[in-house]
Amino acid sequence: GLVAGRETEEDGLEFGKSDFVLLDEVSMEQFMENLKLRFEKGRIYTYIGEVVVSVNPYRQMDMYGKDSIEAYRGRELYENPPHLYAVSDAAYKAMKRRAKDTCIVISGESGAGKTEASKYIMQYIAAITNPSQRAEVESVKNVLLKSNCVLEAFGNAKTNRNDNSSRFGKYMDINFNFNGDPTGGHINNYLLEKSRVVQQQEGERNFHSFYQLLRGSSDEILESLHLQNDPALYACTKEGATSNNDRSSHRAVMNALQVIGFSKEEINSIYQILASILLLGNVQFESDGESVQILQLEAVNHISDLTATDPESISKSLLYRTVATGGGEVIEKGHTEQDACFGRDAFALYERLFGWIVGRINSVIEVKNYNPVLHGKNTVIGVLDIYGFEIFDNNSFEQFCINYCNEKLQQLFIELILRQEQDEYQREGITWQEIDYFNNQIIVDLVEQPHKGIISILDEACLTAGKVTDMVCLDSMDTKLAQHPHYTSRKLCPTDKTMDFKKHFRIRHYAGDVTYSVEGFLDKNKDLLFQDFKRLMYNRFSSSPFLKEMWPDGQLSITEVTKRPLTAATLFKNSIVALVDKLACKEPYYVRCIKPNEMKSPVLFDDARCQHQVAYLGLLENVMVRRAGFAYRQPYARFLQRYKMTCEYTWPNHLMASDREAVEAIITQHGFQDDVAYGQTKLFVRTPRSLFTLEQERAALIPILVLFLQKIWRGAI
Ligand code: AD9
Ligand code: MG
Repeated sequence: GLVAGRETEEDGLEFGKSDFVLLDEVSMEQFMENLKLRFEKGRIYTYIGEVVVSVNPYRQMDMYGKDSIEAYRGRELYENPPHLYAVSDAAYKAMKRRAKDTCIVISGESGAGKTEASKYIMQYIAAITNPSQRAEVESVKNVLLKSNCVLEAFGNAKTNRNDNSSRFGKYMDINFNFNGDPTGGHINNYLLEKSRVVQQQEGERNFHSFYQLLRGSSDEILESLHLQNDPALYACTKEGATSNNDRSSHRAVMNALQVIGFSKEEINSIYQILASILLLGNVQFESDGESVQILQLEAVNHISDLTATDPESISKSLLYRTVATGGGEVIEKGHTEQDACFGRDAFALYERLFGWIVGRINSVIEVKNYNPVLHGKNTVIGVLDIYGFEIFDNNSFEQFCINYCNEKLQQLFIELILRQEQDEYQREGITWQEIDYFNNQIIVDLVEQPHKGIISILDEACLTAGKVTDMVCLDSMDTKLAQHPHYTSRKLCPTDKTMDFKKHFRIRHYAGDVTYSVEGFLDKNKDLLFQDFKRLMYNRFSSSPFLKEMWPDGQLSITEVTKRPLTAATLFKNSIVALVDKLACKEPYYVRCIKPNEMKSPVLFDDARCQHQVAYLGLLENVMVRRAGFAYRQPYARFLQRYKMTCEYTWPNHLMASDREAVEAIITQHGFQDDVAYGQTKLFVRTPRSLFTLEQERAALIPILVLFLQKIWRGAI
């Protein structure tokens, strides 16, 4: 196990450099060599200054236990081997000591280990807080931890990149009181990939929750839900095989729901809705040329039982839509078979359920009765774990949104890491030399720029009256974006046979080229949901209020719903912009996750794949910025405390006017004056060499010192 104790110099050779800043030379070659060596030695974490670089070990590591937590608690970064716990502690200390809002941003592509990291971070924070075990704080911590289990069940799924892939974005604020104990929190969720409910790519699964329900429930419960325990029987779940832990996960989720405070009725409702979705997925339509019929009337009866609506209303909302004519007249219009299928698939029961669960958890953990006068400033640590950059064989609207979101986060990283350095040098009065980055703002603009960006073009197509097809929209993008260096399509590049004229466009993302299929973009962006379903759900005469709560917009009468809602892409963009603003005003800590290989293997380090990630994450530039400036910085007092024994003028105490002068004395005595700069409050050290020398001297002196102290203690001196 990896417990206390820093990596000593001898360790340093064996395990590589614990901070990339310590590389002899900043080159991709050396970076990769160090990363690989450390991965092979089970050192999955390495620093770049305060940034943690993490490589997914794909095996259970013995480094997250109680003893590890104790080893990191309250310590400084450099005192222990690199670890998530060390940054968590740094974020916590900054929050507690300096009353700063902090955030931990975890990034990396799909399967790189973000969600696992976020859970370890939360576990660490939970473990080190509330030493006095106050009951109300314990209960907040419990709910925060248990919420992960529930959200994963409903928001994660097996994809071809990751068996437990997050299909929603999650940002969680944890609130703290002046004592540094958690008082509550809030979860923001971002764009759930709801299309997965009705369709999955080959080899993928629907959300875990469906299989857990089918595999984990007793026969009695299944019967009451009109279900059978075989996922192969349902259109929604027949593609994905079940996994061995669906059953045990189901128990864990039930337990978590109870701990969080979901009532029995609420839990029943959740499962009734899941069952309705499974049954609805099996409903098919048939057209005789004149009208459309439902083939599975039994399923409709069961759904009506589960949602306490009457079967006729359900059938009606599946087969007709109510529209208001120009003259204010309300008429019923029969669906075509195609419309009926579309309506069934767009009936967003799952999305509403997910949103409702998040809202319900929030209502439990929301900080109540907080009085800043009585309780001091309420500070926050935010943890961001969002879906990572992904490329599939077939990339659709969802991948477009997910990858755009990752562009925004990369932009934030660039901005903050640069800004932080610049600010610090400025604050401390030190001259700074700029480093050249690839700035991905150009790709962000390609997507989000008003009037010119892809989202605008999509929205325009959605707002145009009449039948605008996906292909027409693609044409429009080709015309408007032909000159953009990060956009291409078959029309713009006719020789590229990997793209299809009719549907493909390609974006050169910071993390690689992704070819998107424009098919379905407009429908997904419009996100049309027939008002009839909303009203059906809102108006049900059941005594249970939960479905009503999920469909507040069902209150509107048909003549009231005239205003066009914002499109899915624009809503997503707005939410991501708000998220970035929220993160930008906090003190950020970064975890950069790397996926070592595509096989989920604990022993394989795929050099090319890893190097690609290091490159696009900008890690090398990160090291350069750290080094070009000053790799190490320490407040004068702390530096003095550690190294005063190496200088006759400062040991055991100095008589100078300030700590800064005393530090100058140490530096001058060792001849390091060219390697350092003196800031307002901190000493800046350019190369690690000086610190190494001081460390070595210190290490050599310690045994002598110990002997000396022992003698004093024994009264010999
Ligand atoms: V996605 O963008 O949500 O598709 P993540 O979240 O980056 O992705 P995740 O944390 O889910 O990836 O990790 C994928 C799998 O790698 C996990 O299910 C574990 O099996 C494995 N993993 C990741 N981190 C660790 C770890 N620290 N220790 C052991 C790990 N296994
Ligand atoms: Mg994840």
